[in-house]
Amino acid sequence: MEWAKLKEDIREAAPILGIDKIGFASADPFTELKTRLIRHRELGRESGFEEPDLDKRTNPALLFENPQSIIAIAVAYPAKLHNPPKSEPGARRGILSRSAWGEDYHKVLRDRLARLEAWLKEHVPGVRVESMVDTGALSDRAVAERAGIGWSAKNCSILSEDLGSWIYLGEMITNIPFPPDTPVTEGCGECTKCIDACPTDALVGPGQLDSQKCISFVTQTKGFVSDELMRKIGNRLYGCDTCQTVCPVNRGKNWTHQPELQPDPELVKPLLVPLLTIGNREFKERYASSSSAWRGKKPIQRNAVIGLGNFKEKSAVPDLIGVMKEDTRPVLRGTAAWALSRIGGEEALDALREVLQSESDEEARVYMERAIASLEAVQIGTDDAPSIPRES
Ligand code: B12
Ligand code: SF4
Ligand code: SF4
Repeated sequence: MEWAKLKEDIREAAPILGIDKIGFASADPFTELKTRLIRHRELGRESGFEEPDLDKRTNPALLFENPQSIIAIAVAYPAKLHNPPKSEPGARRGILSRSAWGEDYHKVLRDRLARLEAWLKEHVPGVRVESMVDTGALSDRAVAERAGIGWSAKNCSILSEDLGSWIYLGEMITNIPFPPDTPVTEGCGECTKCIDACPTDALVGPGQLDSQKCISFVTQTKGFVSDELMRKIGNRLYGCDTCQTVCPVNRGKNWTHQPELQPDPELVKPLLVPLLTIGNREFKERYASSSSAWRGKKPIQRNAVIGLGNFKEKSAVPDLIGVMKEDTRPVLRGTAAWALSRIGGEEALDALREVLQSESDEEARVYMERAIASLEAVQIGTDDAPSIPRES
């Protein structure tokens, strides 16, 4: 079999298989990446969502017997909402990051990889493959970079000149010795727009992320969030797109051709108040098919509370008081206290004082006490209320 010819045939078949970009890489160990990942861990910059075994993450031979190549795929997704509903006083809305629009990308990419696998099996008897998307051991970005899908940009994304960074990545280790493609040589040049725009300075250097500071990560946590980070979350319910929306390479790029990835504007820019009390069944019906649901409804509800606080949405005070009084989860009660202190007013302060009397959770109490102190400081005209402590 002529592997170079097969490679070109696959490239030709890719659009029919629903793949927007395809590249071929060697299956050699990712030696430099390993050094980088060790340093990343030492500096405490991991998110905790990564595969913990650094050998597995950087050596395809530990995942697949005698690997000969890796095929990297990219599928492009939309960046703009058509007729987005308005977020306005009395009807505030949150936003899901673009990576959570439409159907869960894991499912979509697995489907594309399955189609590719079927194509390969039809053309190459004895072919062996192992596919992965996001939750596999390999670094999807490192594979994509090696396979020439795009360059590793200053915002950490794989950025393609033609598709931008609005691409999901997946890969397939194979036993076929495809000649490798060449990594892309373009780069970000002098531009630093993403680093400058990051709300939390999580991009600590070009291509270097402190995940613990990254809003995308914080929106996916389940616990209490520090005052500083809650303010910066804004109305984000899941994920963060800021370092991509400011990128000049992404300008004008909006991919509407993948049917499963098209968003329902009401779902991805939902009203915040109804989310506070959404039941399990309704949450499942609305969000189970989105990649935003993988951590359950708690982080999204907590972020909805934070969003209302950041909007200083007065009309939501009774709803937030309801959460503070009735929600069974201390994180929701404490965060509602924070939101009420952001909005302010007598009604909020009275409710905080009342609820504190019966609150039994230590951490929720701390948030309530701080909220009361901050509102009392406003009442008496001092502004030196202690801020809510950082997450430990
Ligand atoms: C953990 C994780 C996160 C964490 C940490 C992200 C991070 N940057 O490390 C959190 C929760 C914060 C996150 C957020 C997001 N994620 Co994420 N995430 C992952 C996951 C599971 C692992 C990433 C990882 O190992 N990071 C560790 C870093 C150190 O390694 P790396 O980025 O993989 O590899 C690069 C660096 O090591 C760098 N590098 C190597 N050597 C050196 C040397 C030097 C000196 C430097 C500077 C760099 C460098 O080059 C490698 C290739 O780019 C991958 C899926 C996967 N299995 O790979 C998805 C993945 C990276 N995420 C993805 C997406 C879409 C996002 C978000 C955009 C979602 C959102 N809208 O909120 C944000 C973007 C945040 C950002 N600026 O990176 C996509 C990226 C697609 C793309 N076009 O690049 C992936 C690939 C999922 C997928 N299969 O599509 N994510
Ligand atoms: S996703 Fe948001 S918080 Fe994270 S690096 Fe990008 S801009 Fe910063
Ligand atoms: S904003 Fe500029 S520096 Fe950041 S990824 Fe885009 S081109 Fe690169």
